[in-house]
Amino acid sequence: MSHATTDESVRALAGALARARHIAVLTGAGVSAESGIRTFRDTMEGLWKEFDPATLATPRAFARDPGTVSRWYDHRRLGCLAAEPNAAHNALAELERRTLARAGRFTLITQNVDRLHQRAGSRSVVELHGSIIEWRCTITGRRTTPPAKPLPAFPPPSPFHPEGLLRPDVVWFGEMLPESAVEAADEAARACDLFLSIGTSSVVYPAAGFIELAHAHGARVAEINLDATPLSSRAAWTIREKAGVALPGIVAAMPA
Ligand code: BV8
Repeated sequence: MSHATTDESVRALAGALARARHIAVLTGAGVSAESGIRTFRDTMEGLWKEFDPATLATPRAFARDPGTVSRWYDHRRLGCLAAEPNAAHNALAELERRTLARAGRFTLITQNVDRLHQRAGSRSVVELHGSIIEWRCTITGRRTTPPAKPLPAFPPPSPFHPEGLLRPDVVWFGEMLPESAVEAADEAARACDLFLSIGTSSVVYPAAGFIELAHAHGARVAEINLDATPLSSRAAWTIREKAGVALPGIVAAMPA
């Protein structure tokens, strides 16, 4: 792992990005932090400070207390809808455009459920952990996109089945990830020659495993994250800078 200065890493990474055949990116909550969305491990305040996300984000919590869990998710859903994509999201959409324009491949794999990458114009988004913007019937699995206002009742009844409830269309701890998302992420991690890991603590699996998979298949890895992570050692470049600052800087440093 190089100990280059941030500027040297930014310039070197910009050059590598301009030449890469296939760029794969894994994003986490750190990419949405500058949009005002709490990262998963931020201490939660106010109404939710007595709850630990990892216990609320489980099927057991929902089965035991669907009202509280759906209230928490609706609170977060409204926060995501009120948020705007930040400079990190916009830089990643621009990087995708430039890569496709030179007939490169680009795959954006996200752990985030806020849909801000799509709102910033990213096209190739693989949602490993689903989306908080859509909810689904616990009986039929049918999806709906609730309007941008608080759900009318908690727990929300399903419009698709008399005994059903609506739950957020996210992947909870202990739940399988969508097979199509895992396949797309797996293929990209194996095929890419450059892998960016941005704004993630790299502790949740199988998501973090795609960083290791890319590295094992010979891709060069860059970690753009405020803190070190258990996978920092895989990175050829580590940039300890806010994603909303580092990414626009990297795109600006790319040869035209
Ligand atoms: C599964 C959606 C298989 C819901 C999420 C023991 C060992 C290993 C694994 C396990 C284990 N016990 C259990 C497991 C499996 C478990 C897991 O990995 N647990 C971990 C905690 C140990 N995984 C699962 O359960 C997965 N499913 O394995 O199923 C299975 C199933 C059935 C039967 C058999 C097998 C499902 C995991 C998905 C859970 N859902 N989200 C919701 O949103 O509520 S996870 C959620 O937390 C996120 O999606 C993300 O994936 C994860 C971690 O969050 P991050 O995105 O990394 O954010 P975090 O806050 O942690 O870090 C932010 C980083 O950004 C920080 O490092 C910070 O420094 C940096 N940062 C902050 N600001 C900025 C910044 N960087 C740059 N700029 C900034 N401005």
